[in-house]
Amino acid sequence: MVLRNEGAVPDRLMAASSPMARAIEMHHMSMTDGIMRMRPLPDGIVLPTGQSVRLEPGGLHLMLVGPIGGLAQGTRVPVTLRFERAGEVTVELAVEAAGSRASAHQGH
Ligand SMILES: [Cu+2]
Repeated sequence: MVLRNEGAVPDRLMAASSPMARAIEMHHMSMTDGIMRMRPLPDGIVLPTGQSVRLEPGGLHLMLVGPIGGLAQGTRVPVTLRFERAGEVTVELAVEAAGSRASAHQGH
């Protein structure tokens, strides 16, 4: 998913939720000394003006904790994103096969 702030001031993704997961956490993965590390982002994801921020496996991502009902390939998952300034925006994300992206993120 790509988040783009076309407003005149910076914004921030503060939280996300879905009826299909107990919780959604914001994480960042990075490679440090050859080890993949994942850290939570308690302050959310900053969205500078006029820039795009990409959420993807192996980098910044939203992680669904406690998926509800099983997330079969092809399922559409409604996710409500809560921004500091833009308010709530609901998007639909499609479930893809595990490892279908080059940078697939092991362990979840
Ligand atoms: Cu994660």
